[in-house]
Amino acid sequence: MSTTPKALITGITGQDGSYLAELLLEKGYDVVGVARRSSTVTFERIAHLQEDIEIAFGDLLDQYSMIKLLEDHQPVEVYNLAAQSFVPTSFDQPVLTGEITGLGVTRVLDAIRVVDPSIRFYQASSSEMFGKVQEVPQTEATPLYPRSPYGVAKVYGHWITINYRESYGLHASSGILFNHESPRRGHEFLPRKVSYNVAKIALGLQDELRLGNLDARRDWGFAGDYVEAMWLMLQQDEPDDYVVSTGETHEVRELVQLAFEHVGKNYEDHVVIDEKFYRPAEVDLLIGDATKAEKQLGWKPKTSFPELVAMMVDADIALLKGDLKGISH
Ligand code: NAP
Ligand code: F7E
Repeated sequence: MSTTPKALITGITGQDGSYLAELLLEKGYDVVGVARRSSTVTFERIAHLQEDIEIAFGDLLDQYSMIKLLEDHQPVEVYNLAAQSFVPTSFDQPVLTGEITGLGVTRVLDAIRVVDPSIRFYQASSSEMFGKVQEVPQTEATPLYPRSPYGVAKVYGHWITINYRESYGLHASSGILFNHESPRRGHEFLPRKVSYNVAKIALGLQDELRLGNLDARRDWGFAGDYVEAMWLMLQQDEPDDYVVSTGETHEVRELVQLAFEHVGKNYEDHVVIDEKFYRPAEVDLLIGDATKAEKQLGWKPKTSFPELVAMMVDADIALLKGDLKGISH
């Protein structure tokens, strides 16, 4: 029998799935990535890994598919990264978001309970759970006050993970990750929307960038750094919950300004405020305190905020020039 550890990642086609798969391959794992059936190919972020990982089909909406995945592949670790993760969509499709991002977690946990309770489990919890923040900075002990259907669904996922840990003794951990970005980020999220459009403006392909609330503050890190914390959580003797963040907060405006400055431009000449991008309820301020992750996991972020913004703008310039497929960072 093979002694190579096997990990199963839901959400393999997403930003974090691709970075986590790379990390686990480097560490010698066999990696099974769960994708959902689609009429178009959604493997852009993992195209470079397709020879090295196994793709299996399943859906967080379908309980039996979760059970079958575990029976067929017998992983020792499961990383639940799948979610409807875009906050504005959660206001438009609150029930679907609850089904996937909330109840979907129970479907995975229950499959583990039934098939093999020794499987270690990682849940992708989110700083959106802090919402209207009750404490600054936010720690594992800060009370939760979500401000969107996405945030509410993540609170459910977070607590059901704790509940399965306490009820059934599962090695189930939650990473409360603050915003993390990369050149592989979806184009609808603020930092990627900015980097891609700044790149277009720098190349003379357009002149205007329409954005919403520039006053919100976020704690932004690099996704490549954050997946390391996920893996570290599952290597601990005991399961637990950890905040993963940089400990710095920046206004949306600052990120926009920095991205434009990187290409020698003034954001005020190009940005137009559009009410369409405002949300029914906003999360005004996020800043995490990752002391526990540093002390217990030995984890620290490596990429600074200016490095992250420059990396994303440069990658989008290269992508638009056709030098890069957007996947090598
Ligand atoms: P992402 O790029 O939006 O990826 C989400 C993944 O979930 C995609 O692979 C998507 O598949 C999959 N998915 C959606 N619905 C599904 C379903 N019903 N069944 C199976 N798979 C489904 O998200 P990300 O940025 O990589 O984030 C990873 C996880 O961390 C998510 O749970 C997110 O909520 C959470 N999180 C993210 C951040 C952040 O700043 N990035 C911070 C905190 C927490 P398709 O490709 O088919 O759509
Ligand atoms: O917005 C403001 C917007 O969509 C950041 C997800 O990964 O992180 C992410 O959630 C801020 C908000 O991310 C635009 O109002 C202004 O204040 O990049 P975002 P998010 O909502 O913070 C958490 C941790 C997650 O877990 C989520 O899955 O930027 N903003 N103008 C805008 N945002 C967008 N998207 N588009 C704009 O035009």
